[in-house]
Parts: sequence; structure tokens; C-alpha cells
Amino acid sequence: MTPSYDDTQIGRARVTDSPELLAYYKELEELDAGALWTVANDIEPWYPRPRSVPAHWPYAKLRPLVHKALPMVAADDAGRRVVMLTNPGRRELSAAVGLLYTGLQIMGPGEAMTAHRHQAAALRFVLEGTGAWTIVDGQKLKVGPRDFAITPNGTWHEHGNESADTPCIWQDGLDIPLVNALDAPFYEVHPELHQTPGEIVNSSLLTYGAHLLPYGAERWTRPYSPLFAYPWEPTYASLRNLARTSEGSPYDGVIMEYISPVTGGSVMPTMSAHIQLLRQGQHTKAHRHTGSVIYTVAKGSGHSVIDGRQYDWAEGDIFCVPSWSWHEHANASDSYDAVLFSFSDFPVMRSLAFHREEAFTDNSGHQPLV
Ligand code: 1HN
Repeated sequence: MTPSYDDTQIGRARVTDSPELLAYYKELEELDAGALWTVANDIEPWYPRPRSVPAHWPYAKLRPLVHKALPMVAADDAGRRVVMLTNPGRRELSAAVGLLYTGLQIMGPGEAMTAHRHQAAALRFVLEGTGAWTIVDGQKLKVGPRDFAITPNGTWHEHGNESADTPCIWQDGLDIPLVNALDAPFYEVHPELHQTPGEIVNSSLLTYGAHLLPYGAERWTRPYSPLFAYPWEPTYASLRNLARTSEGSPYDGVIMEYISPVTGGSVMPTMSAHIQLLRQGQHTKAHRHTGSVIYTVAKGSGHSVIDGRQYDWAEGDIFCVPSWSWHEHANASDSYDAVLFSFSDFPVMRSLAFHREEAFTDNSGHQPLV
């Protein structure tokens, strides 16, 4: 059956205003009540109509402005020194797309911040600098360019940069707008301001990164991955090897999910992260799905077509795909692969049974440009 999007048909609200009805609506309003049929078609649209719009933040333009904040505000005075990326349709929520937040955090040489924890979950994708560290629930992680790390909800965290001379910039991704939409935020400053880190750096990688799980009573039972850091080198090697042996997805190229080694599922209950490789000259077909995605160009250059508009991207650029928006990706190079890091609210969509996906079938799978 071809769906009909005609709001005048039977089964849709189609009441015509009259002076009596308008007076009636006023009476209801005075009691903080209302007639459902005046809003029914808006609150139950035929398909997702996100307020978020596709957006693209070029790193070449953002980077100088991120650096500009470094001498102007002390990191600990600011809480965190972050330039956030706000979707034009979601400014009031500080969301980059849907109910996801993202920003670029810069830390100066030798800088260190105090510890806090909150209900919101966070993830990091490092863009530049080699001195960044973070302590997550007493575990020190050192992260470099293109490394991925998580700060699950409720974990104590503090960060710094141990480089003597180079700032570092990483991208933060948080589910803050989701937590706030659900009226569930909590925030705490560490009673001693700092944690005492264990001696082993990237301890979770030693324990959980060798395809072994503690057995019996020691088994990890928290709802997030026990692995806190996912270094770039093995990630890229794994992706490249899969590209050698597998065709990949027509819509995403060769794509892999960062997983919890305990569940094989997403790293955290609210956010998932993926890494995808577009082969030399590859141009994927378009599809759309529920769920919002924020992409970061880890490597290479190319473009994505989102709802019929082309966005050209280069390394470090960030762009977003709102829920149910058509999207396809293209690698501009005939000699090098391109790699996109992304994070999304897919775990929320799946656990609430909201996941839907559709292929673009016209025009050999490619959207006409508008
Ligand atoms: C936060 O705690 C961090 O700890 C970064 O680095 C960005 C954005 C909103 C709320 C909390 C951090 C954040 C944040």
C-alpha cells in the first residue's frame, strides 16, 4: 500500500474552526487543557519531521576559533573549555542534532582540570595533539589523534594535557539533550577535586583488549563497556582488513561498530560509535533511518549528500544527519581511502523499538541535488 500523506482524509484531524469552537478552545486554555484535534496532525506526523537540519562544521574554520579560547579562559574556570556545535534548529537545547550534543575541547600544554561526574554519558574522539589524558573512575587513559574513548554515565572524570608545548583538541559527544529531555540530569563535583589514578595507564585495554573476560565473580556487570579506550592503530588495521575481505554495505561502505567486549553491543546504553571506510572513489547509495548521527572526518576528503544537498568535507570536519534524512557518502580520492568516525543514538532507537530503515531506490540509489 502506498502511504497517503493527505491530512484531510478520514482518520486524520480535519475539524474546521467556528466561532463556537474558538470560544471553546479559550475556555479549555483557561483550565490548562486543550482539544487534541487542534494539534493531532502536528504531534503525530506521518513520518519523522526533525527540527534539526543537516549541518556541516568545517574544521579549517572552527580550529582558529577553538584556539582563540585558549588564552582567554582558564579551563577550570570554564568547567571545560569547549566550543559547542549547535544545530540551527536545536539551539535552545544546545544540541548538534536530535538529542545529541557535540563540541570541540581544547587543552593547553601542562593543563589539568578537576574531576566531576554526571548523569550524561560522554565520548571523545581526538583530533590533534599527543599529550591528552583523562582519568575515568580512577583509570588513567592516554589518547592521541583518532583515538576513541568513553566516559560512561556516572563515572568520575578529569582531563589534562601533558605535552610541554602543544595544545590538544578532542571532540566531546554527550547525550545531554536526551538526559535533559527526560528530566534526569545530575551533576557532582569530586569531593577531593581529583582522583588518585592507578599506576597502569590504559588498564582497561590490558584487561579487556586481549579477547579475554574475567570469569566468575569478577565478570563485568555494568551497563557500559569495560573497555574505556579504543586506539586508532588497531581500529584502522581492523577496518582495512575487513575492506580486503568484505564488500561492505552499499550505504555505509566498510563499517564497524566500537563494541563492549562483554555484550558485543554498543559501548554505552545511549550512544553508539562507528568507524567506516570509503574505498578509493567509492560513492555509496542513499538510505535513511531513524536515529541521529554526528560524523567526524577521521581521514581523507569527500562529500556527503544529505536531503539532496551536497556537503564537501575534509579531515577534522564534523557534520550531522538528522533522523530520517536521506544520506550518501563519497570519497573524493581515487588513491586514498576516506574514514568517517560517527556516533549516534541508535542504542536508544533500538531499545525502544523505534528503529526503521529505508533505501533510496530511484535514480540508481542516488539523490538528485536540490
Ligand atoms: C563535560 O563534562 C565535558 O568532562 C565536556 O570534558 C563537555 C558538555 C556538557 C556537559 C558536560 C568533560 C561537556 C561536559
